[in-house]
Amino acid sequence: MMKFEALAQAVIEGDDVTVSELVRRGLDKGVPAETIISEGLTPGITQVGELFHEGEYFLPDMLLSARAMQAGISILRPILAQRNYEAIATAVLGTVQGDIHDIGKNIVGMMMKGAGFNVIDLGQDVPAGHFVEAVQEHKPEILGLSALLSTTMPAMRTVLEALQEAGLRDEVKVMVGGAPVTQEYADNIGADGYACDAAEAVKRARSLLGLD
Ligand code: B1M
Repeated sequence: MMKFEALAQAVIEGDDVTVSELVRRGLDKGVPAETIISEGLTPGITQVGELFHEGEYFLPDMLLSARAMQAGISILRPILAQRNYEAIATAVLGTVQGDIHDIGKNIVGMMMKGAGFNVIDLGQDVPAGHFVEAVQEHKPEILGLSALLSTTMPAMRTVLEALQEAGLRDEVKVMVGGAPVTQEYADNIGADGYACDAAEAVKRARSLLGLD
């Protein structure tokens, strides 16, 4: 049995060495990468968010925990991104302007790669114009926008408007996600799809392309 609680605790404590060790141990025992993320790493970082919200944790604590989480993710990345077949479609992903949260977006990218998408990751704090240029250049079937702050969610609408202005809105399906984003918000801003987590993001992307 893998000790998911110990892994979550190591994320909470910002202990990247223990996180890496427990993730490797989990993999050795045959625990799927997705389960290590959903049962160990994510509950840990969620608890960190609560501690921050309650004023128990400060920004440096949150940064250490994010670094510990990323240490675990970087071990899992090659496993999640493994694939043996031709790309089924291209997806451009990025976190919107003003927002530097990228852990969730990176997991979405890894899972999409694993599901056979060619993923072009524009990173975080991406201005609307960069998304438009990337759509022009790469002609993706999917554009994925991530936002973790209620203050940066409106930047998603800005991207949709910029695509419209550039005459590209009908050329690409736009998917949105991130902790504060909801289906209702996605509908409101005229996005094509919403997903609450990475597994759902893969399903949604496939269904938007008529693959499922
Ligand atoms: Co910040 N932060 N943070 N933070 N941070 C939150 C988001 C917050 C909820 C914490 C809290 O108060 N409880 C709060 C936002 C409040 C709000 O607006 N509603 C907050 C705040 C306030 C801030 C700062 C403003 C703090 C400050 O400076 N005073 C600051 C802002 C910086 C900025 O962006 N401009 C800040 C900074 C940071 C760090 C840099 C320290 C670090 C980020 C490091 C990094 O990402 N490289 C950080 C962290 C780690 C968090 C929490 C603790 C964890 C986020 C995370 O990685 N979750 C977070 C609390 C929380 O969310 N509970 C918090 C794990 C990840 C796997 O989940 O990102 O939700 P998530 O992704 C999921 C789904 O949402 C979905 O799939 C993913 C995988 O399942 N998904 C998509 C995501 N994108 C998708 C796209 C899709 C589809 C699905 O389609 C394209």
